[in-house]
Parts: sequence; C-alpha cells; structure tokens
Amino acid sequence: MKQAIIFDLDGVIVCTDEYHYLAWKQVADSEGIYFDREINERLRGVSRIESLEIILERAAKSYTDEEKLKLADKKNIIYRESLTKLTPEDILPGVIDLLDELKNRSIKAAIGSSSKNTQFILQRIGLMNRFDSIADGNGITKSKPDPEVFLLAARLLKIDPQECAVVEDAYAGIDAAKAAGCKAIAVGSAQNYKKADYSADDISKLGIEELIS
Ligand code: B16
Ligand code: MG
Repeated sequence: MKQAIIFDLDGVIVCTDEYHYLAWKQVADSEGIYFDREINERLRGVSRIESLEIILERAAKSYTDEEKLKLADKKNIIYRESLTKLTPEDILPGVIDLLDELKNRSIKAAIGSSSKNTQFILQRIGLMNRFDSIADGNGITKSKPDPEVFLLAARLLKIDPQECAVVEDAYAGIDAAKAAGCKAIAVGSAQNYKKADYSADDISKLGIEELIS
C-alpha cells in the first residue's frame, strides 16, 4: 500500500489552464506570434520559461535572454491578476473528499507542481494547510518530464518515491512520475496516456484502492 499521494496542482486540484492560455495569448498577440489552444496543450506541466520557448518557435525574430525574461514576467503579471478570481469553489470535484479520506487512513498528501505560483493558488482556494509537503517550481531546476519535482516532494515527506503515487493531468507529468519511480495516475488531459498505471476522468472517479494499491 502506498504511503503518500503527490498531487500535481494545475489540472488536478484546480484548473488554471484557461488563465495560462489567455495570458500567453495576450503576450503572443502583442508580439505578432501565432498561438492557439492546440499549441497551448504542449505547455501543460511545462515551466514558464520552457512554455515561452515553445511559443517562440513561431516567432519571426530571435529574442535575447533578457527579452525572454521580460515576456515571461509580462505573462506572469497577467496570469497572477486572473488568479485573484480563484476561490475555494474552483477546487475540482472529489479533491476535498479524497484529502479527507487520506487523512483518515494516515496517508500523506503532497503537491508536486511546476508552478512558481503554487503557494498563491493554494492560498486562494483555501488548501494551503491541507498538504504535508509542497514541492513546486521554486525548488527545482529541471521541470517535468524530469522527475526532480516528485523526488523533492517524496524527500520532503521522508518517504521513498516507490511508496508514492502521483496524480497528473500532463503527459510530461506522467513521464516525470514514472522516472521518479512512483505509481502514475492520469486524470483529465492525460487520461488516454498509455504510460499511466491507472486513469480516470477526474479525482472524483478515482477509487481510493486504485490510488494506494
Ligand atoms: P507558473 P502544474 C504548471 O503547473 C502548468 O501546467 C504549466 O502550464 C505552467 O507553465 C507551469 O505550471 C508553470 O507555472 O508560470 O505559474 O510558474 O500542472 O505542474 O501544477
Ligand atoms: Mg498539471
């Protein structure tokens, strides 16, 4: 039986993907770069700066590192502004019940997210004190599909990664979970990914036994 569940944040606990999309779209439009929802799918689970690199693949000119940082900052300002709209009502179906169930069974819960806005998001939705550890984009140098964020989450919990299951909505996140040696559970956009050990529409459709076995 697994001793801990590591949750991805965006797309698993709360959906901020539309806010990411709209902020990147505004930045891309201001630079005259084509960007659409299909390209946006490639940004799922990927760090901010790597997301920008994907968008810049269609740019007509090349950008200096300084210009890239400015664009990434601009996107984050727009994105943070939209995050102020988040409330506990935005928590995805089944999340609270699952966290309660894990607590009853003394199974630890952690966050493993690429986002540097993790704490801000958790505060907005009132879940800041519901996790035993938080590993996020501020504590890592390599983002998913590298396993670093999940290895960090497990280390903070003092639990072997093989004793952890990861819940993810991104292909890159499932790859990262497998590379870390964790059980990989796919929900949402990743549910058809063959590399996952188990899949469901969302957390409310996941049985606790499938998660922790
Ligand atoms: P930020 P996750 C990821 O969060 C998002 O899926 C991805 O689209 C975003 O680029 C990344 O966080 C970085 O976010 O700009 O807030 O640092 O799915 O790993 O929880
Ligand atoms: Mg995600």
